[in-house]
Amino acid sequence: MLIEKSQIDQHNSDNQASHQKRFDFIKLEIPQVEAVIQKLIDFQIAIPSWALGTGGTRFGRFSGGGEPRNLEEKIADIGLLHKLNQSSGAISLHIPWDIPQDYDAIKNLTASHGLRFDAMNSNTFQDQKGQELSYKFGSLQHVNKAVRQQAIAHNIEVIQQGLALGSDSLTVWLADGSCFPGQLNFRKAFQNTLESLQEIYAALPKDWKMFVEYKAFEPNFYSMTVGDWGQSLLFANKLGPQAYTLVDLGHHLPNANIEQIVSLLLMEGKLGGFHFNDSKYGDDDLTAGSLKPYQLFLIFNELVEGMDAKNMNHAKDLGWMIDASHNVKDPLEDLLQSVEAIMIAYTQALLVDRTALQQAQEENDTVKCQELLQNVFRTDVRAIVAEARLRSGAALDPVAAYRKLAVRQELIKERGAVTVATGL
Ligand code: AOS
Ligand code: ZN
Ligand code: ZN
Ligand code: ZN
Repeated sequence: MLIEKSQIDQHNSDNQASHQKRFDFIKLEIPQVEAVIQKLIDFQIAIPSWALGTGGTRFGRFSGGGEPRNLEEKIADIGLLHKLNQSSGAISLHIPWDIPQDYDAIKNLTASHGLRFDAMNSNTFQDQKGQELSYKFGSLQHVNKAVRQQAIAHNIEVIQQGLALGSDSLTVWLADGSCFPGQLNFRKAFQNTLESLQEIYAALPKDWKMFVEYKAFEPNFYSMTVGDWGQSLLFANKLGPQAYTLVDLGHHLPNANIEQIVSLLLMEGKLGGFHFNDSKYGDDDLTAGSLKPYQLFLIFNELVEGMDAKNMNHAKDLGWMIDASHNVKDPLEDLLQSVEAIMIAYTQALLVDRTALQQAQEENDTVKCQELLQNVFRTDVRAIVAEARLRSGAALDPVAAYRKLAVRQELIKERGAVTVATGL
């Protein structure tokens, strides 16, 4: 299924009058609204190939219909999202789940949807069919050098795949760790992992970045070898200037101050990118902003402040990606909601009066500091985000348009009611 421009235009003209009223109102309050809109138009969030199907838990998975059955259909799904919001202009692949048959065909298809390839993801947390050695006790950390070599070779292979497609970064997320005290020598596990990462780093093209993602728990529950931003930063620093830390919002211990982590990683020039999602308990991988929108705003507040302090390009200098799983929602609707929540938080962060905040901080005026942040957070900026969409040719209300156009029903017609997409 393809969404035609005329269908988007029809949706927009149906909704134009009520949008215009709301936009005219908010625009009066915000003198810099035009600059903000341009930043929103430029800002793109990559969609992971594994988030297009129904997720699940170890207790079960309740598949929806019309899920993408192959890489081509995953690209088509992201094409639909991008048509609706013009903010999801990139796809992040997971190897070996997404190995292309024909590279040129995949590149052309992706370009035809206006998409580019974001970070490539390697997978050494599962054993694949026909794989010689098992990752049951880790991959890059493994006590057996042959297992480490196998995992290194896989990562290098993923770089090659990415090169063939035109990606420029590799995300390494390791399930490595231990389940019980005494199982691992922490120092040896770290050293093995470092040496393995160094071999992968050596194979990285000069204009590529390597993202080292950390996670506090799961699937190992006693120790994770890249368990927090300290460990990730140690690796990134030892590896060199092309290595960065990747922050996945769901990978922290409860109540971690993620915005502070972000601020300091940016200060060190070592923040590489993001996996957005939300959670209440752990790595819940729920819709971004669905539980803690204020936290999402505070994170963006640090991102904007820290990136501006370094003259960084918001749209280009960090990797922005969603990492989510959908157990009960239509994955495409859920992704539209996540992108919207991210855009809202970003808009609000752009509206913070930095000069006033700095002054209030210097004067230790805690009340004023809080007022400045919360006034912005409590401002309804949705019409600004919608205006940015309108100007970039997307739908004023992507979820409403998705439903009106009966996208899921069309996909079920095309692909069938019983489909299982690869992914988590
Ligand atoms: C795992 O918890 C991490 O969030 C990974 O970034 C990602 O979800 C995984 O690579 C997908 O398979
Ligand atoms: Zn992640
Ligand atoms: Zn996550
Ligand atoms: Zn995760």
